[in-house]
Amino acid sequence: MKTRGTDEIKADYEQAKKTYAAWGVDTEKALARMAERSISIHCWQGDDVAGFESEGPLSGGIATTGNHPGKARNWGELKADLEKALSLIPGQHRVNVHALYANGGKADRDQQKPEHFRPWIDWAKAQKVKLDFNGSFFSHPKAADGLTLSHPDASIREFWIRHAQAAREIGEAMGRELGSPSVVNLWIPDGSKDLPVDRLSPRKRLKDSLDAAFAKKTDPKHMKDAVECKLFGIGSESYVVGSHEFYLGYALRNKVMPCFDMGHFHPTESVADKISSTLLWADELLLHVSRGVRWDSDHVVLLGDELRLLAEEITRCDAWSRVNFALDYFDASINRIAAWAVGARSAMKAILISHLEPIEALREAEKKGNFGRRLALVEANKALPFGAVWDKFCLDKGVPHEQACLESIDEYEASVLSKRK
Ligand code: RNT
Ligand code: ZN
Repeated sequence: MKTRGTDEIKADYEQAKKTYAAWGVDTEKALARMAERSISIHCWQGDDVAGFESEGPLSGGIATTGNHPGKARNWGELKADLEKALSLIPGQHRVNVHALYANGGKADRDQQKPEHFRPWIDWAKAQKVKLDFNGSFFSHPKAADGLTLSHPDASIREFWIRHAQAAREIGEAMGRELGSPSVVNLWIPDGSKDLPVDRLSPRKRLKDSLDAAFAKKTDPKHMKDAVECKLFGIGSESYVVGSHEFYLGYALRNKVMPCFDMGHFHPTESVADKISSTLLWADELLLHVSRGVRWDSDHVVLLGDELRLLAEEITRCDAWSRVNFALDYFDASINRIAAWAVGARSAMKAILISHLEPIEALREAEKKGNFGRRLALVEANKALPFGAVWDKFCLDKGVPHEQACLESIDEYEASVLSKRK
């Protein structure tokens, strides 16, 4: 393989620019719009959702498989790996932190304070990234039976309510210090393996717990609340307390954001289709961009139809200012920098493609009722040379283009990851 140089990237781009122009698409405009797009990169791909608290196993119905050598074992390594991954992702992005990644001293989840995340905040300032935050309602002795905010035992519920309150306070502090509101997402694993007789009581308890967690007003300039639904998990195959209907209803009534994870719906159900309908009722929403494969909801994101359609829908609805776009996947079987970079770059590619869509031609065909032409255009669009525009975008942002990215990942594996024993 011969790695292409800057001149070749530029020449290919000039050619692609002409091709797109013939389809009525301005690639310069698309590149300018890309500069405004910022996605939230999850910290938890770096160490298989292990976190910094204990050696305990991942729980809560989510799982990683594989044992590729070189995973980050502490804050120093995670920070280095995250910096490496960010250097491979074009654009200025956010970093998404989970509560089990406290790096400023130890405290149980219900006692966490912003100071326990001080190194994250200082690092974010130095890196010029913004932070988002998540409560961690798993991998903890008080979540051992898979129940948290809906637990029948009031003392356990109260512990997790305090954790949710702590998470909101930490997110608010992050947002205040970094000058951009943190999205604070709550996902809980609560559910049951087999058919429950009482589906109602846990949901009533969850509602009350959320009411208590959200009772304290926070400043929307510094943080925004989100709640994440799920269809099923490992060990919660028959019933999930925080289902889609539960959280959509809760979010709309209480003016918090619904979070749609692409791996948390029936396999043929499209999250893209939820954008236009939800944004008629909700001010903003959070997406967990992921890839479901059979029972698993968290494969590394790839540039498939689902991801493309998601980005296209947001662009077509002109909704980027109301959609928070966050990655959520974890793969322990491959080089984790590759997982991070490939997934994030695929997401950015989908966004780029959405800005390169020959939308005028598509809208015109649709308006005229010429659906054969509309379908043909959708397919013709797939053959347009977006890859040349993508490489130019990477070049403009000072990030390795597609071929160079592969080399950069291999080099880091050889010089850093493979040395970790
Ligand atoms: C789990 C949810 C949740 C987690 C992360 C670690 O099914 O998707 O968002 O993946 O918070
Ligand atoms: Zn998720």
